[in-house]
Amino acid sequence: MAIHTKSIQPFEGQKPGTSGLRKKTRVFMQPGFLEAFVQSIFEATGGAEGKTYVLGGDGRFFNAAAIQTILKMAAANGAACVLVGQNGLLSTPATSHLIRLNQTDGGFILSASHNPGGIEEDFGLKFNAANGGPAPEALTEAMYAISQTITSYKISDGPDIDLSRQHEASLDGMRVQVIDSVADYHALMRGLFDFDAIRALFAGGYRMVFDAMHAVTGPYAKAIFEDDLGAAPGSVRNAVPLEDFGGGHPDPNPIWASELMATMMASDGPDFGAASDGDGDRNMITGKGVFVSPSDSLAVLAANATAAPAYAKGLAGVARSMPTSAAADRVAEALGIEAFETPTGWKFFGNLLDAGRVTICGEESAGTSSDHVREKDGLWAVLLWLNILAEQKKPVAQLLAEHWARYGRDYYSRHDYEALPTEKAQAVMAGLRDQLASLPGRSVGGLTLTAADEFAYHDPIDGSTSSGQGLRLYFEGARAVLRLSGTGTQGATLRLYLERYEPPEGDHQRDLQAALAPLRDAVRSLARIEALLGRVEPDVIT
Ligand code: G16
Repeated sequence: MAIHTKSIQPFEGQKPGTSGLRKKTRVFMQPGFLEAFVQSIFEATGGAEGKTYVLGGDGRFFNAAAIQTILKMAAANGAACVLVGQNGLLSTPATSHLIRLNQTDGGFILSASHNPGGIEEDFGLKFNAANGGPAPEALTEAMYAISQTITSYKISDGPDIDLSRQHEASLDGMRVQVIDSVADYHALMRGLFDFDAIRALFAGGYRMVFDAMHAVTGPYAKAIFEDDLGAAPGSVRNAVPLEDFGGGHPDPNPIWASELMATMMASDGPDFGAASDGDGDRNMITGKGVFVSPSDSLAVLAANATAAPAYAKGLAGVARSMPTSAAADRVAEALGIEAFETPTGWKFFGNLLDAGRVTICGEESAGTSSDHVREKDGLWAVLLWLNILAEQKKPVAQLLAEHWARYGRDYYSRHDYEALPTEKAQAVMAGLRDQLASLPGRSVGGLTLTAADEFAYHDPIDGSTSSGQGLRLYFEGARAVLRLSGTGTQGATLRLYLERYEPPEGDHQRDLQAALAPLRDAVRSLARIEALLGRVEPDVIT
């Protein structure tokens, strides 16, 4: 075996977005593209010499080949050891846990999350730091800067490692441990929740469906829900991870998990339904006849978390991303704990979690988690829901209705305009940005604006500032946010987040889109959506 230093030209566009580097798979497959980015990661983190890493992915097309390349590069760069998930599979939260459990120097996660997989679809790579969390902005900037001037990378010409079985191997002096993808994560979950109470729930005939969407959570969900907790065989659907996710879009929302929604809305539907995404960090929660929005899910989990042994002593605080609804803030206020509003991107929760200021975090984009890892965690959210339902013995719809009756309801929806020409999307943002100062006091479609700004986050722990994080329009009893997605791989995606508060005594059972229609129309007109984009209707409404 020998180590080679290969010359390379820098590639354009290796700037990580909201969550690592995401590109079309064919872009990642260009000779040297993956290698240039991985070498940039090693260099931005002070080199790989003597270091230990975790490595795995969601099993999408190119996962297996990319793992072999990263192993050979880690060996050539002097790493001491890499822990790889069997068959190259590791969910994002399991990777975060393994980094922390084994006190490694970081981990590589191969995934484009909820984006489809396949040679014509998407691929991605993100690096998580030693705390188990996504690389902070300063580090992703450093990776990008290096990627722009990189001239070579190092790689071993050793053989591929057999990932199909758990064993230990050696590659140019580097240890490679192929480990069980599920066991350590499963043990972590067992320590957080009251598994006996959940077992008793299923033993009493409680019916659950979990849609793994042919993505990474299948093996985890089978082991935890069916084999350990006793959910009926077949409760976990689409449990085998496939390179193309069965041709589906592994995004757990009512649009892409429509089969699960149909099951849950049927008159003889199960009691509880859930789904997770490509890499297992997102979740969707439903009950018989009811969908729980991610913002509401965060609030309900925060309000009832003490049902689980891990949170029995109460929460230190709650954090949500800025576009997420204020439902969790109301719970925090009632509990007398701190509430934080951070920019979109899980990396912004890391400092708050590390400092012990918050216990539970969540986002409108279907991510929720706690301080047990430094990533969002789909199965954790499902288990906390089950633990709460096992304690309260109520249908999901009743739990939700009681929550709204106590705190009020934040009607909430996100409208996405996808694959836009970048200049057009930027024109919408620029046009609205120019108006911000003149908006307070103005009335549009019967709604009065009380404030408007562009969100800038001042991290209370490290003092850093992240500006340009979305335009916020506050109306009396309502809010709209506009921002451009940082995870798309084609053109630009404009996200319009709509939120309207209905107090405890109000009507909480209105049609969601009808309740938000006046706000939607006001924002479309203010942002000149039709004039600038040439259309009014979004591509996806969640
Ligand atoms: C990532 C981030 C999340 C973010 C989401 C959507 O999730 O980790 O924090 O909310 O993208 O981001 P954007 O609105 O910029 O597209 P994931 O599950 O895709 O890794």
